[in-house]
Amino acid sequence: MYGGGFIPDENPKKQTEAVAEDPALLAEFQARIDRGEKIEPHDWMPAMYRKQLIRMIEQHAHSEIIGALPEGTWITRAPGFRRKMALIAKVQDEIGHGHLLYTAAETLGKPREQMINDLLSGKSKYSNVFNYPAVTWADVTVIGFLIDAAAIVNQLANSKGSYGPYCRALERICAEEAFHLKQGHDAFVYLATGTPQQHEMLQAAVNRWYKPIIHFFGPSDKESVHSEQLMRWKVKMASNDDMRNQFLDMYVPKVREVGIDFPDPNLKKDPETGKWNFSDPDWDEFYEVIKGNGPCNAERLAVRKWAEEKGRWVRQALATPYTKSTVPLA
Ligand code: BYC
Repeated sequence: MYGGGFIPDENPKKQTEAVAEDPALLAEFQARIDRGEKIEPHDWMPAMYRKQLIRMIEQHAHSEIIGALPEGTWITRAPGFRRKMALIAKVQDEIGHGHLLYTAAETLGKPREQMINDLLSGKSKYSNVFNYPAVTWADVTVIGFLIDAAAIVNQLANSKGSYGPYCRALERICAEEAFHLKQGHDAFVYLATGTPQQHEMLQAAVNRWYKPIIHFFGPSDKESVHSEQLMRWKVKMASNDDMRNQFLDMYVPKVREVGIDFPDPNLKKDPETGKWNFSDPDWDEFYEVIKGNGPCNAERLAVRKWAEEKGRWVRQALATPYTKSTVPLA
């Protein structure tokens, strides 16, 4: 039995108010979540659970396909054949992740075309980090190591969540991301331990990416809008601050062991609490970037619009029912 159906173009807050849901169904739903059961597409679910999952999975799918762009521009310039092949494979994987995630979001009732339209119109968000340029090869290296590492922390947590199709997509994505991480780490260590110029180029890239990486996990738990409810529903399995802390725990040592550092004198772990402290990462910049005013937002969407227009004939050809050819075969 379907629960609250997908209502396009509605404010999620208005939708919860509009759909009065049976308290017994709501209680049974929460009990299933608390027992650790997976929710599947045809199960009853609160309208807001559906709406929130669509928002999150759709943003995640957009992040994968937009996320392929900064790295994609480096395929022709990657240093050497081995790095080129690895980058081509990685970019293909990221697009594949987008497809998996759009399919998972479609199980909740929102058509893929509408998701793409919402991306192109600027209505849907995607990850802040992909609105920054990959200026040098070292930026691609930082993306391949540290952005993928950050994504794995988030995705591993969420793959243990409550919505079956999203969790299954995340499990597969994590397996591939683990491989991306290895090639990212290899490229990172290579530059860090290379010539002084390579080391300097890598440090400069880490300096550029530090704040966007801190932003990647979302606003602090105090400022997060959706975390509380999403964690109750086990859509999110860790809070933004906990994921950020886990990332810093795992990756600050790996960065420092090769003589690179994050450009923040206040980045220190408090031995009492086990939490990392850091300087204010300028949350105003984060909100500007996710509103569409980052350094590359316009460029990223322009490329996607171009691809959408140029690829329309292929989609139309695929969607056209087969008719017997009138051209005689030789
Ligand atoms: N960027 O209430 P909050 C990859 C928004 S791609 C943009 O804490 P929530 C890769 C948030 O949407 C992997 N917006 O939100 C690909 C909300 O705004 P709305 C990308 C952000 O949902 C290619 C508002 O801020 N990963 O790895 O509880 C190459 C308040 O936030 C961001 C995912 O997409 C952000 N970083 O928690 C290489 C993971 N953070 O919607 C690599 C899936 C927050 O109310 N998403 N906002 O207008 C999630 O896990 C969660 O959505 C977040 C945020 C933890 C990101």
